[in-house]
Amino acid sequence: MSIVYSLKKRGDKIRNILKQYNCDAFISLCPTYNRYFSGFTGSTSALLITLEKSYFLTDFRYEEQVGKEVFNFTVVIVSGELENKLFHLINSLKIQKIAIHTEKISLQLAEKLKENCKVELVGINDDLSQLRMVKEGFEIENIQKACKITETSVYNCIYLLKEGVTEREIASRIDYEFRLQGADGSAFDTIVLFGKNSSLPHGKPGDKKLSIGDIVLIDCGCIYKGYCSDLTRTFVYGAVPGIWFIDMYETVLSAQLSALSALCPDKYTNEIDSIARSYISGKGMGTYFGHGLGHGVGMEIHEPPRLNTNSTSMLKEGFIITIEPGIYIPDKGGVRIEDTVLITKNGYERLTTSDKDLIVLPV
Ligand SMILES: [Mn+2]
Repeated sequence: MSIVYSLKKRGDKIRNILKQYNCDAFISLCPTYNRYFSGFTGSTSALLITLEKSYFLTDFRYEEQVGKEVFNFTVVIVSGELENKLFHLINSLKIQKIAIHTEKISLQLAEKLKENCKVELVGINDDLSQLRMVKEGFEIENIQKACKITETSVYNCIYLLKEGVTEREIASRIDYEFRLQGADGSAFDTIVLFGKNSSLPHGKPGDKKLSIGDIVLIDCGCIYKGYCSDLTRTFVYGAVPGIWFIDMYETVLSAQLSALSALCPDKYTNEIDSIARSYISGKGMGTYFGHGLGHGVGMEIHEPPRLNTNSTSMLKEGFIITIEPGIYIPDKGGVRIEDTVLITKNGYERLTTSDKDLIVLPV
């Protein structure tokens, strides 16, 4: 029952935001926000939350599912266009000012709303992000479980890393393992890169075969009950490719550990980024760390807050973020080490807990 209670509280919170902006209603057709507020796990729905009532619109395909998932809403099963029914409701309730997430409503829908309903639209993106950034107990549990599944899956596949196996095969095995371990699926396309390919921060697994002395970079995560996890580990197969690699690995690991140790509420995200970045720069490899240090993780794999040189969010207890510095030397190879962590009252807790010392995988 605690999730139903949570959903009710979220309804109260969105109404407080509506009052702050003098809005009559919030509307959303975004599956993620619709799940966040209603509990509905399907793909097609519309929410209309007014100061007094909450309406949930979907079509016949989801009628039975809605009965099991959606409780605090007046459910409307629409035959025909969902949008038309939504316009009709907005007009009949005499709604004039509507709050939206501007990235989640198309320009086409926004124009139709103005034309058909003569309403004013107000973006409340930051307020919605604020709500979602602080994770509730059941959300933390789901992300923790997603992290567990991810680590079990990766480590169950490690024995498959043998000479001649391809990146594609290992990536498929990890995805398969996610489902076997109870996940809904992958949170993003699993990255498995061998050798020089590891210098591509978001490379795609292909037909490259594993050879002795190759770097093995694995970045993956799964979705469990609608919540994501994110993990990166870098191994070597059979032998270390050279002293340069050990330098690179130690630098990334030290940068990651120093950024982690600084995590606690009230720190700014750019401060944390600069701890890792200046460490890597101090070792002369700053130009090879071209991406941000991390990002929020929740119902989406990348969500606020961002951790980079320009981000100025303040960390709070209950945030779940990644810390993932990397060094990528073109045509040579790369290292990234990433954990998903929870910001706690006095510091942080790692939700991905597997070892980070350099592992030379047995031939
Ligand atoms: Mn990540």
